[in-house]
Amino acid sequence: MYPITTGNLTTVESLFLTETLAGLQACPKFMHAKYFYDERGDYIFQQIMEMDEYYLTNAEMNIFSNQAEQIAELIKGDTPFDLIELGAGDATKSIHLLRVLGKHNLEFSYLPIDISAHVISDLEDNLPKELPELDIKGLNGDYLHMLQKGITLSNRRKVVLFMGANIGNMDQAEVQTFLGSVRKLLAKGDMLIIGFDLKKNPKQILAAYNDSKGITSAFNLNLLERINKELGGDFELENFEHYVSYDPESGACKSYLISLKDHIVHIGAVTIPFVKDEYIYMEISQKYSLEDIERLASRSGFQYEHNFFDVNRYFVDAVWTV
Ligand code: AVI
Repeated sequence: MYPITTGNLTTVESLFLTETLAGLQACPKFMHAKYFYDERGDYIFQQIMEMDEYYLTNAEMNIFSNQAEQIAELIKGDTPFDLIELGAGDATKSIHLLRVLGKHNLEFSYLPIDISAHVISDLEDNLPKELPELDIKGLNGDYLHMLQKGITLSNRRKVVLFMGANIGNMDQAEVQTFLGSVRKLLAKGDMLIIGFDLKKNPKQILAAYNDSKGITSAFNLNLLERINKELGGDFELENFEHYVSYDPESGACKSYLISLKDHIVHIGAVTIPFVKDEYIYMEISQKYSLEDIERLASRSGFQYEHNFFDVNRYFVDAVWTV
């Protein structure tokens, strides 16, 4: 998706501005986690995934590196298919599956979707070096628009991959709407493979989002820096502190930035007052029980097929069919 220029701001930038101002003028204040991922945000998130405390990446890697054969067995069927990955990133986990599918000479195309254009061009450049037989066509844009586009590219059956616990960054209402939309785009015989982080010891979850080196704090504060750079803001980062809560009952892990004093921030000509101890709600990373996941599948019109767990049962990749 290429940004269209309107006046001084591109449509992408003007949406960033509108949504940021709406969030900061709301009561209580909030921000959109999708804006974490500028170049520096991508870099910090890479560091998060390498942290000892952030168990999610290793857990899902454990599933894909050890059980790709079993996942492929469920996918393979008798007919050719398109494997569409939402938020493919660098495909370090899905490559295990792609390798196994290729080894079995299955007829399929890989359609990675990502919001970042450079992620897609890197995948199109690099994956064929490792998997020369792979038929790959990257789609750059948001999940649902590109899924819709990907689906119309052929009349083969579809297997959709949505990994990394990205679903956890949607609140309950968004999850239902999103899964409902995915379901509507799919047809009988299609499949969705979706990664959920499971409810577990609250201390372990808190440590993953409140690490000792302050990397997650830097990840959150980077959004203020991005607003300063791109939208003419004057946030002073030392006026805010990262705070994380986890509620074992609901499974909601939420991150906030807390204002440490009464002060005023400007974004262009707009004034945003903060009082001491006021919070900005930054992100939800929802954790699920197996019952929660099954309920979600049936409410959105999918049928449970199989659950793949990592060795510690921290994480599940659920296979649902239509
Ligand atoms: C991308 N997403 C699944 C991460 C998560 O675990 O919610 C984002 C993240 N935020 C802080 N640490 C990681």
